[in-house]
Amino acid sequence: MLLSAAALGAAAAPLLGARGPQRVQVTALEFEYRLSRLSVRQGPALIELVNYGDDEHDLFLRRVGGTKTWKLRKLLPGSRATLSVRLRPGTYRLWCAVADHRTRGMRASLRVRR
Ligand SMILES: [Cu+2]
Repeated sequence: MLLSAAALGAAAAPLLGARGPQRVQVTALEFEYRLSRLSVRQGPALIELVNYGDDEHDLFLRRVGGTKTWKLRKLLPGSRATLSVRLRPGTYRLWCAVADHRTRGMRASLRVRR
């Protein structure tokens, strides 16, 4: 019985590794970001920006302590776009860089686990 449980565990491990990229959906509204999840595993991730607002919005992403900033172009209302990134453990800040949207509330944090 113990043996078969161990065999199952061994068989399941490669499947877990092949789950593919983590996905996060960011909904943009005036003036906030709503994230489909606040934490993901490290590694490849797809971050989708969906503009449900009445204005144009974009998405900037940067790891706290990092030097690289990822950018998704400004989107028209009703449109969406996806950013493909490789995330390292830590905290990432997300914000809209259009006009003063960031200070008006269009910002969020995403935690990346090991
Ligand atoms: Cu905006």
